[in-house]
Amino acid sequence: MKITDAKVIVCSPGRNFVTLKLTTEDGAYGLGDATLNGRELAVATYLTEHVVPLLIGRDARRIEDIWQYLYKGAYWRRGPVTMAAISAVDTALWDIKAKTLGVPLYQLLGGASRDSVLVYGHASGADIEEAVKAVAHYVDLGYKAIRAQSGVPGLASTYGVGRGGMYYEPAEKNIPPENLWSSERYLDFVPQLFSRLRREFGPDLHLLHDAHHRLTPIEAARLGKELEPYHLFWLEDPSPAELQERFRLIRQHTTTPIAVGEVFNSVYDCQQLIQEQLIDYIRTTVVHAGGISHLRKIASLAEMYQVRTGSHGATDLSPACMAAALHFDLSVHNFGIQEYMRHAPETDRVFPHSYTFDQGHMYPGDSPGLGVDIDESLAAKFPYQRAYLPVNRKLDGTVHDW
Ligand code: CS2
Ligand code: MG
Repeated sequence: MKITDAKVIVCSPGRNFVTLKLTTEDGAYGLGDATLNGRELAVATYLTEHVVPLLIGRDARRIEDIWQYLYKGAYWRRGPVTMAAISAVDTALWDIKAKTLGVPLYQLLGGASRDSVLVYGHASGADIEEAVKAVAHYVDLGYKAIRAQSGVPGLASTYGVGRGGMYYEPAEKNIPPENLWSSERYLDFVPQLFSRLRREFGPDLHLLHDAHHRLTPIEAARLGKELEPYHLFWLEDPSPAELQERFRLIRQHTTTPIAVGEVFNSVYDCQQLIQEQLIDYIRTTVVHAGGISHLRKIASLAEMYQVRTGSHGATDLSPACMAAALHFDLSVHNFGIQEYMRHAPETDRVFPHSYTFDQGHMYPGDSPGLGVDIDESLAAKFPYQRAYLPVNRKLDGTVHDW
């Protein structure tokens, strides 16, 4: 089953997406998400100029061989651009294989391990009372797990407070917006947010929070400790994780569950965090961590240490990634939770899909393959527009983690 065509589709329905479409000699085709927020054209060019020429003529059935060929054959390994490209090829090949066999992808991953996939949504507000209202709205929608973010008194902006609506798109057109940050003000504030949310919603609602890489380990330890009375489902990215051993200090001080990994692109980025049990959830996802094939390997390592999956699922990951993630989530034994930050209506129109949401859970659907498609003529009506994620600075102007 030879690959005869490989098309890189860049479009911007609601936000920029990069999609790889592989077609075989008998007309079967598969999709893979290759979107890297703020660096989309880097991946599109890597695919077009360096990967596509190597795919034409290859046997689409040889998923693992092609993965290793693209990983080891490049010599220059890992990194977000290379791995997003490999992820897209891998996902498209799994899509083709499942379509060709006439089964939903999860059947090829070992079948369903559960009846549905628990997801969490993003509630945010400019202040605590707005955040409470937003959480209440998500409860009304049936969510059983909700991430809560709020504006911080004294800061003009912070991470995770959306511009309204059901999704949060942080990238902005043209040059990167600059935000000002104060860890001190944030640390003084966040426990008040969750104290208020627990008073309002009681103990059963799963509450999550994303610190978005902004704290030092001891600051993160303080926050984890102060949030313990509120029993969060997880505290996400409390500190930058390039140096994985930093998390030892956090772990010494708090039992608040920790989730890390959305920016990781290989098992090597999280191997120490998992083996030293410094985290409770691994956030790696299909589009950024080597596709279905490599994500399964990360999950297998995590399973040995009772670390559960909690894959990233933000608006800047396309429905092609969301669909693949749901098939993976339905099957993987050590599943924890799936992020589901909804897409803009125009995104859903360009990427028709079979996954559904109901009462806080999702279902990938049983159509063959991933259950997602791309309307290329409609996609062409939404041309790419350069956009950047914000840059963060401390109040004194020092560049900080965004
Ligand atoms: C966030 C992301 O969803 C999350 O947990 O960390 O929204 C992240 O900010 C974006 O994916 C960056 O593009
Ligand atoms: Mg995050």
